[in-house]
Amino acid sequence: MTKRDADLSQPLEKLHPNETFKHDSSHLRGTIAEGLEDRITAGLPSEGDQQLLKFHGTYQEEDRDLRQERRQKRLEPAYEFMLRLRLPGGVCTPEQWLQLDELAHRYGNGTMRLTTRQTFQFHGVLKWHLKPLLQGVDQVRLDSIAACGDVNRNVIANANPFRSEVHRRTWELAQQLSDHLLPKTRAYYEIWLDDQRLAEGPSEPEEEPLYGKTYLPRKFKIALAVPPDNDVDLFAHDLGLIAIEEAGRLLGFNVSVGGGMGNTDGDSETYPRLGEVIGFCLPEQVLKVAETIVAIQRDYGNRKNRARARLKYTLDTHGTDWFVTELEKRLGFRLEPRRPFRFTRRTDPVGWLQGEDGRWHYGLYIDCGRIKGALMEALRTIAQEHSGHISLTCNQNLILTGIEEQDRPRIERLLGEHDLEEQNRITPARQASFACVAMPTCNLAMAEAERYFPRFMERFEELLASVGLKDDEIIVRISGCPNGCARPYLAEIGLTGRAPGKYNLYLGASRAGERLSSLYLENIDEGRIFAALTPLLQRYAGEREPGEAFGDFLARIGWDGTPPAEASTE
Ligand code: SRM
Ligand code: SF4
Repeated sequence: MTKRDADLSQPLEKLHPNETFKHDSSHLRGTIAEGLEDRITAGLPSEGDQQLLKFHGTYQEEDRDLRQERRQKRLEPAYEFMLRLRLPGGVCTPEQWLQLDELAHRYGNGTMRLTTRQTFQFHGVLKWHLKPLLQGVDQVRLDSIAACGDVNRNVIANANPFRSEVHRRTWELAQQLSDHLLPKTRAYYEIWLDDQRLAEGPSEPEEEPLYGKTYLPRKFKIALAVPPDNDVDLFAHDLGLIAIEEAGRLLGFNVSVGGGMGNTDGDSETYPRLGEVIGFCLPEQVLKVAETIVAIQRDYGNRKNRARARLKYTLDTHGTDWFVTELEKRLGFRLEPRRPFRFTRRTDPVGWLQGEDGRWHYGLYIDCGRIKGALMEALRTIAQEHSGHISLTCNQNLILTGIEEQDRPRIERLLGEHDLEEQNRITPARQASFACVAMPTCNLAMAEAERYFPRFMERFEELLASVGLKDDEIIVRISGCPNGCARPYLAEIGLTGRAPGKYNLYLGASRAGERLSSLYLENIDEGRIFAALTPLLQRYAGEREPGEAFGDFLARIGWDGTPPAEASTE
């Protein structure tokens, strides 16, 4: 038995059922191909296949707006699929953009969604369209391998690698990490791209050297950041790599481990946690360090309880000192002491910005990352003319990158013609804020998020204006459930859905993303949210120090997350 199978010395039936699905899947094949052919249902009939599908980047969902009606008519749920692409470092070409736009219309719901981890999602894809969609994605050299599932996911890095040499090298490392940690199975190519299986039969088992038959206990996420920008929310990740540079030269990376947002309301065994910096490594050591951390999580992560299976719990169960000792033992070298660094920003610059090499970049705010309608048409026209790249940000925005001086007037004209500059004329608070997808597609949503965001922000902006904070950047993030896909526990004001129209209110994360927020009020409606925010913002407007952010102000005044008595009464 290899080390990676150690936890499977326990009978599989004592572990979470997903462990059996993975183990018996013939390296992520299961019976997905057969399920796709089944014309009786619009879903995948096997629960195991639904789980395995995630490793291929797709989720079975349903249109939840139709749930009630279909139940009454005794129809099966309106099954549809979400497809998430793997796009390490978040950069695509205009050619890829145009193809994805076309595919979204042909096979999806006619929209594209930029995610909080710098990639594209398609929604509303019917089962019969998954395969042609993935083949269309493949035509422009993109894929969705390991975009979801119990593996290393899309590796993210600061938006726009073309800003400086250190950004470019960090982005390249994101690509290398993503490739290095990809599952080796050919299942994706066989199922979606009609590839033939290379090694047939039990006598020639396909090797999965890092992941083994049961892959990881849970998802694993990596982010890389170049200070002072923390637009990736580095401390929300299982593994964070903080670039350390000197005079424009990349020296190496501080290594942070054990970040994660997900938790379950009322279950104190689950919690958001910040990553901890455990040392420094050289650029050429990064792949080895990352692979070894993944391997430790593979061997020690909890395979019984998925709610406690992320690396953050492995660290808290065994201790960080144990983790570092185990890591260095496996590496055969010691990490160097952490180097000083400082994050100051998490938001994306909008408008024109010139890079080190003199080329121009244009940052465009996108409302909750949703590309649709007139915006989609406008971006299509620009992609037809643009010769640089399109960079996706972890705040769900985008940047047109690498525009030569002589091309700038042409792009400027197009931006003007399509009113896209107007799109950037928003308050700093709105620009800094976003929401997760939630209803109607997300299986786990308990309340609206993306669809609620415009209305919430309108009222929030009115409140800010009324207390003299119209031009202030305050980071608001709304998630439709406690899983925290919008990273609300790192927002200055975070909402997490509890029930339709009801949210938990979290306050007080730091501007730079190095301190979590605290739960302020539970299960409250919009009226109570604004009743709670108003006095706090009034006080902030009157008492803050120059340049002090709202979250940092709350921390300074010694606020410990306990609401005043009047805020907590109905
Ligand atoms: Fe997420 C599950 C959407 C970023 C924590 N997330 C989901 C699912 C797949 C729902 C499901 O399992 O059935 C959502 C799909 C809804 C839909 O219809 O699109 C979903 N997550 C998203 C996206 C699209 C939100 C967005 O508005 O952009 C983000 C896609 C990222 C990507 O491109 O890979 C997204 N999810 C995140 C983040 C933020 C991050 O990673 O920086 C988190 C918090 C960080 C973390 O992982 O701890 C996050 N998503 C979760 C969790 C809780 C995980 C946990 O450890 O407990 C779940 C639920 C689960 O895994 O069981 C989840
Ligand atoms: Fe769905 Fe919850 Fe994630 Fe929002 S936070 S996308 S509601 S799982």
